[in-house]
Amino acid sequence: RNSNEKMSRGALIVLEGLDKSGKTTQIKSCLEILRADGFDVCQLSFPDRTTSTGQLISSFLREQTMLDDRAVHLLFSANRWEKWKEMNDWLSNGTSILVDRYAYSGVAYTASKGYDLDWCLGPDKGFIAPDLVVYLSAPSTVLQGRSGYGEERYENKAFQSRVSETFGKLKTKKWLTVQSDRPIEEITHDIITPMRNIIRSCQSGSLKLG
Ligand code: T5A
Ligand code: NA
Repeated sequence: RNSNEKMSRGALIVLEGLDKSGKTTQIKSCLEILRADGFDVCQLSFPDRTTSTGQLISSFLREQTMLDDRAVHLLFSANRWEKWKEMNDWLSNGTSILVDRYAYSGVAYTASKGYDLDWCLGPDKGFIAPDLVVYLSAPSTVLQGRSGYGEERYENKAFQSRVSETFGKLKTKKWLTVQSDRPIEEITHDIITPMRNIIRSCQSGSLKLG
């Protein structure tokens, strides 16, 4: 194939943020809007708790199992690699994906326990690069008040503040930081246009699959 030939493909859009920052809520409303627009979009979330690695992770998060921090880090990464082929096929076939957490969470949570950032980045090297990362930013004191907070490991203010700092080190040119201690509809309003734009760019073939 001629290397100058434009390839239409789906866009990979990632939502990141602290626990209870509203990622799932925004993905649900954005998915509805984008589908009503006529875009071909699907959704994924990490960890995917349905697979065998996901069940180990879920049990660890619910504090039912103890696992070595590094072993858990590798499990989270393996849980993403399990989805690599499916994601690659969707994107190549023109389907865009909205993803709830990605390798940024993997790195931010483990590095915040004191592990070396480069070591944390290692297992996800070569994974598909997102076209857009929407980072939902809110003070951990606000998120603490949201329903369900504190039910799983990591959901405490001191650790979440460290995670927030570590996320700050991972920002790339593709990041869009959105204040998320605001009404749900306002956040959706701010992120839907960048999402539409990136999907259109990928469809027109002006962006290569990373
Ligand atoms: N993790 C994850 C790692 O350590 N390594 C990794 O590689 C990965 C992928 C589980 C944990 O695993 C860690 C990070 C996490 O600690 P998870 O299963 O994705 O990750 O769990 P959470 O991300 O914590 O999911 P949550 O359900 O906690 O948060 P969401 O999806 O961000 O929030 P959402 O949309 O469910 O909303 C939470 C609550 O707030 C309300 C909602 O109605 C809901 O009640 N809400 C708002 N309230 C007021 N204003 C708004 N704007 C609101 N938006 C939502
Ligand atoms: Na959580």
